[in-house]
Amino acid sequence: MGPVRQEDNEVIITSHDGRSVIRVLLKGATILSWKVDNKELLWLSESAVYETDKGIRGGIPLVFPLFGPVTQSYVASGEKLPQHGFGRNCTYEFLGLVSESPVTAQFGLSPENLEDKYKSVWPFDFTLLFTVTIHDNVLKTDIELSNPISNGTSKNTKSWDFNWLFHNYFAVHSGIKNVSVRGLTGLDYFDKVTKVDAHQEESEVTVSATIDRVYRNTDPSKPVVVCEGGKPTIEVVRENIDDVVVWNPWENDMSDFAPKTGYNDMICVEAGVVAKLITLKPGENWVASQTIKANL
Ligand code: TA6
Repeated sequence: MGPVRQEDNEVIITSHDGRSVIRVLLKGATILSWKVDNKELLWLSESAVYETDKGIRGGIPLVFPLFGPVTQSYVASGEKLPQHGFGRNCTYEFLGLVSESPVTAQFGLSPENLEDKYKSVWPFDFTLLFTVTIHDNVLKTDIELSNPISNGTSKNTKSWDFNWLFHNYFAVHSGIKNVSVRGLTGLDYFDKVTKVDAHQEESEVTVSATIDRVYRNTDPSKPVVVCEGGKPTIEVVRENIDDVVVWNPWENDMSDFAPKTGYNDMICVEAGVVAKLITLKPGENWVASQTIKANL
């Protein structure tokens, strides 16, 4: 059997050595599951809803073109994009394998794949290429965004601004109280719970209530490390990605979050550019990636 299997709305990809297996849903090109040696590294809500305007509660949703609640409108009607944009909601095209060693697959999104309700509030031309590479205990996700010079028939004159985020939901196996996140010391962050700017003095981030922080100006080459019981379990390095979001909703009323105690079994450590907007002019493109290593 080859490294790729397509089942309904999902693509299942296995690394060359068989250690890593991912399931990618075409909706949002969301990586729903990543197993290494049969151990699940991602958290997925038992009540995740697959047919809505929101992203999947779990896995790795892709946030684009805006992060968080949307305040700006790009159209005369004043209508706005939904929270976290449309990148996690749309159905991507599976473009196939681009390499067998390491196994690398691509997914694409452009205005042709967008539903009218998104096109009408975000009237820009773009291509989004999402590339997933797996080998051994490593998962790499690459993103390339382009603003084309023309759409084939006419010149494109519109620039657009965007945020990007890999909204990683990592599985926690020994309870959230055993979790610490390292690699963020000395950084400024915006605390979305208290709505204040703060500075990370402590050597690690621990979680005992709702946490929602946007760490800015990280050194992308320096791993952000999720530890359980002090042992590093997941390391995330980034390329061209400055911000890291740490989120755990704790006890909450989200209907797509189950079980209710699920906050004990997950932590979001997300890699993106969310504290500022990036502008792409016609003819420009932007590339970035994250590499996640699982220490079993
Ligand atoms: O990335 C963290 C965050 O922006 C939180 O503020 C939190 O609300 C979350 O994402 C989930 O958002 P969602 O739209 O998926 O409910």
